[in-house]
Amino acid sequence: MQYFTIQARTHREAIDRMKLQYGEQSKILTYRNIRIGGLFGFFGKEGVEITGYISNEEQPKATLEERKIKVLETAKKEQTLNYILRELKELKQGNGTAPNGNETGNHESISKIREMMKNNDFSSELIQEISERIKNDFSLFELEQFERVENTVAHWIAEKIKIVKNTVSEKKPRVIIVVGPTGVGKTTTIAKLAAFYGVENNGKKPLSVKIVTIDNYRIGAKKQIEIYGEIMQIPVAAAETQGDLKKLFALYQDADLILVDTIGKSQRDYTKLAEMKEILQGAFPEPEIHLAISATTKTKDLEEIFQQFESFGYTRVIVTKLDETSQIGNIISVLAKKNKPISYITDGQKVPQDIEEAGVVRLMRQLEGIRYNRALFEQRYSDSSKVSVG
Ligand SMILES: Nc1nc2c(ncn2[C@@H]2O[C@H](COP(=O)(O)OP(=O)(O)O)[C@@H](O)[C@H]2O)c(=O)[nH]1
Ligand SMILES: [Mg+2]
Repeated sequence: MQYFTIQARTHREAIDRMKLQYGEQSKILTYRNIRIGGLFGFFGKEGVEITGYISNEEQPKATLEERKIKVLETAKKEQTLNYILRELKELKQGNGTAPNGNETGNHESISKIREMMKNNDFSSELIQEISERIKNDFSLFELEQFERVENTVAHWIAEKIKIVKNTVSEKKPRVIIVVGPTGVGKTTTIAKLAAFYGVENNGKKPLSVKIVTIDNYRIGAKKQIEIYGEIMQIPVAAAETQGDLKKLFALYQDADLILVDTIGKSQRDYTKLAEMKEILQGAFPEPEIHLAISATTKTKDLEEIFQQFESFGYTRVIVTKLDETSQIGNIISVLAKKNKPISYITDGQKVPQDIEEAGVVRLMRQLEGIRYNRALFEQRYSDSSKVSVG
């Protein structure tokens, strides 16, 4: 009887290796957790050690077909093993690269994921985080199966996307204030939301919706929302002071939803921003403050915008203009870092149709060059994965 000992990172890997080196006849005798590498058993990586032997028991006679498959499988495994051995030998001889890797020392699968993430405009920070996670979680054998790596990475990215539940609460009226830089689509989004909730469609009973605008610094801006209001038969009121807002809130006690459009000045116009904050502060008991950002914004600008609007106390983000870009890695990266959930997305200029409640599946669809099991995804990231924020 021949005995052997195998050390590996995971139980799976140990068994794979055993079968590869000693064949289907090999059997496990003992199994224990160990630390691999390090000093005196400290600082090493977690691993397992198995001991085993090669059984002499007669195998039940396999059919010709089964034997053929086995031979082919073994040949394939041997090819892989030979390939790895060859690469390792080259590495030892000092001419360069890691097994199946490249000049950065990354496994080809990791390089492909990094490339995909770069193409989708993810931050280098997030790319690095995902690379490390792949290195830690996958064995060399698993890394060879790129589809599997891709699928898992898709889940990791999806987990970074936080979505917030949009519920018209028991406590009426729900107040939505949309803030954000000029031109991102705040006013258009307010009009879409007004229609989404306030206009009857598919037999869904319309809610009682009111629009309030404090966008009266720019000539014509008020007109824009008034026209929408007129078409949808939804009242639009203008407010200049906090007192105006409080009066309107008292007046609209029976409404289900109050939508507040805000002034469109540059995020660098600090005076105007401070003024607006002053007007809004305390005007409503429990407003939902949504920051609107355009999907086309560069990462650096996004960070500045988040900074400028931080003091408004926004707890949700509306992502606009998804139709204008396919790269949304920047948005995913920055929001993950800020830990802010998305409430709505808009993807076109058409009022009212180009808006929907945010969803992980919809946002993941925007990514390019990554394949994953769609059906499983849709099941997993349905509405139930949405979070509530206060
Ligand atoms: N492509 C695209 N354009 C949009 C979207 N939302 C708004 N816009 C356009 O962006 C421009 C500015 O919109 P507006 O609502 O006035 O922005 P505001 O300054 O933030 O109020 C208008 O031309 C809108 O039609 C969108 O989802 N996709
Ligand atoms: Mg506007």
